[in-house]
Amino acid sequence: MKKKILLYKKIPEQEFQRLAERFDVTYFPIVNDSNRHAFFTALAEAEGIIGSSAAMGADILNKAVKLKAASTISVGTDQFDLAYLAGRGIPLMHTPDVLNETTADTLFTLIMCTARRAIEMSKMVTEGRWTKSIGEQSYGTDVHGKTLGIIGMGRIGYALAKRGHFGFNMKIQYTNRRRNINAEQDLNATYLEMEVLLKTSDFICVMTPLTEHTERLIGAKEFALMKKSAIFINGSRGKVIDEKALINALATGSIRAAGLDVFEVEPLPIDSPLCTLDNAVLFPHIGSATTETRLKMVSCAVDNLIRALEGDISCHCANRHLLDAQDAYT
Ligand code: 8YV
Repeated sequence: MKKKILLYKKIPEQEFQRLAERFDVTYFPIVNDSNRHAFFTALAEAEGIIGSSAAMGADILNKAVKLKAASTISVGTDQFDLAYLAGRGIPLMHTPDVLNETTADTLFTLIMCTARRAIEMSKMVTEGRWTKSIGEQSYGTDVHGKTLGIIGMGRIGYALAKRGHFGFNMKIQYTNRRRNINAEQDLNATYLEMEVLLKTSDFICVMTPLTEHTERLIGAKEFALMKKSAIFINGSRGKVIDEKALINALATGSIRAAGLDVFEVEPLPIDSPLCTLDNAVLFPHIGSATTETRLKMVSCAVDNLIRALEGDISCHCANRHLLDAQDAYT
């Protein structure tokens, strides 16, 4: 008999078929009030689950009484309670690497859009405000040759640093839980304490995962340390920063601009003060959102679930350290 799995995200047909060949799939492209009861019934029966950003705390996962493996179509795993899963011996599989380059492209787009005021300038054209000369007050600032400070020099941080170093002759500096020797050797990156990085970078990009250690890592104190000309980029998770403190820094001109792909609450409420600030460039969480990369992520997540349900978690297991620590996985 095929194992039952629950799929709670719309995925391409060919990947759906790969799951359906092996498993008895219950499919919820969207979970809403009208199908919530059916969703929980399927969750109670599922040995495997696969989806992406929906919150999966212990309050939900404790209903998945037969669960053996979970697979998320994302690199970030903050929507899951990793420790709870590990306590039950359940691996959580995720999709690192395949999205590094695309996400770094998105981050660099935010850097360019904020520095060159691309959205504002485009609006100037489409709203009929382009007179003969744009005027000095509309000039942007250079990106090439500047200092790029990266908070969280992991796989995506490295891909971003590569673009800055090779493409734009930027000086790369970073802070991270541990030294990234590859970044230092390949990209001449300098490891700095956070405070020094904040004070000396022209562009500050946050790319750290959201964990209990990184929640609200950047707040009023940190924004106050940045240069008045600094441009702040967040491509990690909204909760890594204090959004109110950022709004204040942007509104008072204590930093120059911000480019954000992630927010405390998503979708960003339209009445957020961020929506009224010309010096904020806002993307709807599109870090990895290209057709090619999203397909690779789904494919990776499907492979991960198949392997994990066969007992192989050697690759892409996000809570492996927790499972190993208590030797809970059998
Ligand atoms: C998307 C992401 O949020 O991988 C991540 O952690 O932030 C993004 O790629 C996610 O994959 C949504 O489906």
